[in-house]
Amino acid sequence: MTRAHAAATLLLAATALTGCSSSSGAAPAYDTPVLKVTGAYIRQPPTPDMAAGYLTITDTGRQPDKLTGVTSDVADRVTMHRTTAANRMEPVKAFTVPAGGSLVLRTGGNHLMLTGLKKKPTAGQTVTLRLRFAESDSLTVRAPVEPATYRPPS
Ligand SMILES: [Cu+2]
Repeated sequence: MTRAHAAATLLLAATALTGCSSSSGAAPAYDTPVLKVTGAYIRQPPTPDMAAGYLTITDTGRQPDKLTGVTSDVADRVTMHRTTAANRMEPVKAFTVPAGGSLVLRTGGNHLMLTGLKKKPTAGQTVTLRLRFAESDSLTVRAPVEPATYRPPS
């Protein structure tokens, strides 16, 4: 109970700091999430209806964060999907980025789903993804479109 209460207090503190960060100085680095995005790519889809996106978000800070929304220049809508044990997918409202850990979106697992495509992404092109977080500032990522056969280096 004590630990849970401490965590809740920290979360409230982080929220309060974010709330006033636009008008005052930044919070100490060790008290916030510190996010970095790597390995982002869009898989070239077989049809122009939808495409899947993958990336890794690493948090080297001591506070977790949440990926709460994604937008793209090539799609009307980007939703976050998790893959269930039954290998079905379902939308989620947010993904947690653990403090000192990573949120990994990869084939067969959690992923981004781009729908309402303005045109079919083709290998060699680059897609812009804008990532919104509960705590951190938004991040813009340039994700290359890779062929369907592409497998990221592990
Ligand atoms: Cu999906």
